[in-house]
Amino acid sequence: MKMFNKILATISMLVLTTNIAFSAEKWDMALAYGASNFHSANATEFAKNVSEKSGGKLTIVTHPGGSLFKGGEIFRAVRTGQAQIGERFMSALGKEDPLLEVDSQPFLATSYSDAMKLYKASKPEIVKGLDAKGLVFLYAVPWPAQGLYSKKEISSVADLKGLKFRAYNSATIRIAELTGMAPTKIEAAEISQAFSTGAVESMITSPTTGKNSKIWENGVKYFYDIAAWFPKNMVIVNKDAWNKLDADTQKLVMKEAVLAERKGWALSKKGNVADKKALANAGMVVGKVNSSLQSHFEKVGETMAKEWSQKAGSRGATVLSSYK
Ligand code: PCA
Repeated sequence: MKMFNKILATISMLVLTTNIAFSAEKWDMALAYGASNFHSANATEFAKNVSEKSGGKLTIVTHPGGSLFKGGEIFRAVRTGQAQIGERFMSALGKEDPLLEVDSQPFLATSYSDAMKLYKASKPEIVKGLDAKGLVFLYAVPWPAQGLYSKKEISSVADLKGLKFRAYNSATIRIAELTGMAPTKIEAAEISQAFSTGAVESMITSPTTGKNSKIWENGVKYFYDIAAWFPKNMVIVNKDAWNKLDADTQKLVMKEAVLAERKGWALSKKGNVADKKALANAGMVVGKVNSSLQSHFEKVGETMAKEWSQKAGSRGATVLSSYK
């Protein structure tokens, strides 16, 4: 019996050490948006490429549509290691770090090329901030330009007054406050329901999100292409999970992240045109706001820029000066 135990112990020792030598990691990737959303599709391709090229050392399993964690839970889940990797809408995390909100400041970056410049200017500080929270930043991809959806036609500042408005972060809440609308924060997954029950009647988001939630089926007739900002999603990894990878695998993940970021920006640009067409094809009125509304939103933007600068302090000032 003793002999048997000894053999058993030796075998399990061997199994253990072999496991360490060829440690195969599995990461669960939490995604908030539906599988057909371009962010999710891009992340799925990234996961597949890493899994295939790592020689069995790392497998990334994606969980789209909030099936593992909902949008609002993903940051904490990755931070605490409940999910090893996840994607989150950056500007919903202003309480974690005001720099994560820089891409949702109205009229700071109104084209893809400016959005890229702002991304490059803000990335070093953002990466540092995430690192301090035990997170490794992989890549970020913008949503198409944000526009105003409404059930009713909006032709004056007065038309905004009292509108029940779906917000997705502090910046959109602030816009609503400064324009007299009544904001409620609602995740993208609940948009259709919120409009169909009448809980809300307007929102600011991309043509993509309006298309994905078939917003025209819920009585929303108007899309005003304000194009005032390009908010991003980012993909982050728990640092303990990251440290379990060998150097080659870490290098592979970073290389695939660069590719995913490039593809994601290209997909976003495509959607920025195609998804507006899809809204029009579905019978919605797609246009611009008139000039008095436009200047009203621009003034709101100026107020918010001042407020954000105060919150973001010297780190924010560094980002803005390297952007400009
Ligand atoms: N869609 C997401 C974030 C920005 C966007 O275009 C949403 O509406 O929640």
